[in-house]
Amino acid sequence: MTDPQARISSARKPFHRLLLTGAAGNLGVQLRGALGAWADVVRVSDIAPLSAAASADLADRAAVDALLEGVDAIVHLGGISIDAPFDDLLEANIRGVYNLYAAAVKHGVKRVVYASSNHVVGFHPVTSVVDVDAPLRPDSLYGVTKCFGEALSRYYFDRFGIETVCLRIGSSFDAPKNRRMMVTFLSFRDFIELVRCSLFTNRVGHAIVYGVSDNPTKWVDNTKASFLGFRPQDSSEQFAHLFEAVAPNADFDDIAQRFQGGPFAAAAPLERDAS
Ligand code: NAI
Ligand code: 15L
Repeated sequence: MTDPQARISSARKPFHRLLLTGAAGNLGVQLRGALGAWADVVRVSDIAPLSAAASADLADRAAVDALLEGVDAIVHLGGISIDAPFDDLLEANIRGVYNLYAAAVKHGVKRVVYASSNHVVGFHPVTSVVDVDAPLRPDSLYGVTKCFGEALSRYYFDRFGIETVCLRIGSSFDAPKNRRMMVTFLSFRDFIELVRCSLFTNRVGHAIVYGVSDNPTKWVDNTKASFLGFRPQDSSEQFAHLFEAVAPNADFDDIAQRFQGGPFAAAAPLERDAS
């Protein structure tokens, strides 16, 4: 199979062929350059138009199967990244991740880096600190689909030996957009480093790690994932001036303030699901 966006160089790199799903998205765009330094060939894919990328709907089993041909490892960012009607989440995030692992077995893929989310534990209160063994408390149907991905990847490790690092990403944008993201912020540089650690650490088995920068306040504890060697370099502190003028919200009944998932925890059922 030809790789439309293949980056090929004469010097052999640590990976021969890496697959990046969700390559047209916010984080995919950030990661593409870095992956090129680590693999002879980077196969990029998305359902959205992306110049010269392999266009594939993750819900299409045959398309996903073709995408994995000859791949050593996968960085799986593709899918719906916010809360959405169940039928949409079912296709992109549940059927999609199943298709990926089913094809991974067939094609002998060794490792997956899976973009999970802080929303698998979003109903833990902001007064607690959760570690990687904390009970799942998803705050939305979106969060539930990420729990499915984590459980599925656990099964595929125990049954078939495919290693996965589940990245419980906080809020990865160029800057925090609100006060909550001062706590959940993950800089793009730290995100790329987290993916690098997840791809290059020897023997990860099935691992879970929180994706947050070295922010002044933390709701998560990565001590049990320290074997990955992830040491964030950035902090949301540099953005503190953006929110200083805003007084704390004193409404203790406000769900979006009480729980780590913020607005996801407070969202009303989406229109199509409510009927
Ligand atoms: P994004 O929404 O910008 O990118 C997701 C990409 O997946 C999009 O380009 C979209 O076209 C593609 N996609 C959606 N449905 C698809 C389908 N059926 N088949 C193929 N491709 C499909 O999201 P972003 O910010 O880049 O996040 C990447 C991943 O990380 C997502 O899985 C998201 O859930 C996860 N994540 C991101 C966080 C963040 O703060 N950026 C926080 C927590 C998790
Ligand atoms: C996520 O899981 C979303 O993909 C992202 O868009 C943000 O909303 C982030 O969580 C967050 O919690 O801020």
